[in-house]
Amino acid sequence: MSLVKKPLVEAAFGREPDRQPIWFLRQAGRYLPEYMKIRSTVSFTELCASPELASEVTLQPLRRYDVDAAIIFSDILIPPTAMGQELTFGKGHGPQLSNTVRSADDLARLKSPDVEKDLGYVGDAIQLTKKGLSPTQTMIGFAGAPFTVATYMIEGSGSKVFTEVKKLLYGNLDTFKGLLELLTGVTIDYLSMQVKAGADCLMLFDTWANQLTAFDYHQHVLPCMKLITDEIKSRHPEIPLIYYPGQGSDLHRELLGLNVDVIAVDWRTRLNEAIANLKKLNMDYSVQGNLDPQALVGNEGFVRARVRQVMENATEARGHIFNVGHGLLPHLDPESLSWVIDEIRN
Ligand code: 1CP
Repeated sequence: MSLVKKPLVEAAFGREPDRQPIWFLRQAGRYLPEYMKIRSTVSFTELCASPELASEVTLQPLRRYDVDAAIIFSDILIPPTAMGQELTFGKGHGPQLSNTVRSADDLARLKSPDVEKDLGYVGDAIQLTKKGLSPTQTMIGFAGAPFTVATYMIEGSGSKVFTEVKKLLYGNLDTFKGLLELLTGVTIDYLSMQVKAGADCLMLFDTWANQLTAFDYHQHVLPCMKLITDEIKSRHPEIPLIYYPGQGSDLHRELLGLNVDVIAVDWRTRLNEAIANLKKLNMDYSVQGNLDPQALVGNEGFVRARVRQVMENATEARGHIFNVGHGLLPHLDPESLSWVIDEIRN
């Protein structure tokens, strides 16, 4: 165990970091010309499946920016590919999964993956990436939370209204619960495999949690999240966990008992209010966020002012990891991230 302290890990656990930890959701990706260059030669799934290429694009933003973390380049929809669904990206479309899960028979046809064997390439990419990090930088592994992954497995693509998800939840609860249960086990094994490969921190993305009523979230999703976080914490107590409940500030009151260290806060919410609210609910979490990624289309003065606003709103946090409140978008000017980092560091 290294004695060098990682600022991100310190802030996540509510200890005093040596400097403000910063990273960006989707910091590897289409806004970087060097990513586009590699992406023009391979498909997205090929990129994820190649440890060398995935590691290379993971490290690209770290060569440009003085950030405190790398997040392994992959996608929350990679595990379903090891369960019998095929992942494709049509031109101009988001992700699409074949063999949608809409009945008990569909569920029965899914495979329980052997994550070491079927998804070991993600671990290999983590191992390679770690060699390119300094000791103070954090290697973040991640998975989609079961409900959010399930939405794609059921709908077969992204959705605005989640009709098929609601049909299953309200019309075939056993199958809905069976799918979440299967994904809960897969998520535990998958995250644990990433820690064994060298992840120093884990993030769970629950982007679409906000599409559920608070009641259904509490009844069906929270128990899975508790199982995952309790199990990961008992296996790997030294690894901080970050949970992103999408545009989920309304859900914060449902999170009591969740065994995580950090709540990632969406950009729509005032960070100081989210912090005060969590405290009022007796939830002792650090926070991550929450600059609007679209604020980066503004000029330098504007971007710097918005960064200061986030930093001021975070002063009462137990620990704060600076980030955007949702992923960086393809049209952003890479230079705008330098202003963000310079504003915080200087
Ligand atoms: O053409 C391309 O190059 C594909 C664009 C792309 C990228 C760069 C996709 C497709 N995924 C990714 C990488 C990715 N996805 C990472 C990599 C690490 C990093 O941050 O640098 C991560 C953490 C994700 C996670 C992810 N994928 C989420 C959760 C976070 C969020 O954005 O809310 C979700 C919902 C997905 C599904 C997905 N994959 C890709 C897209 C365009 C989407 C969203 C589709 C939709 O709107 O439903």
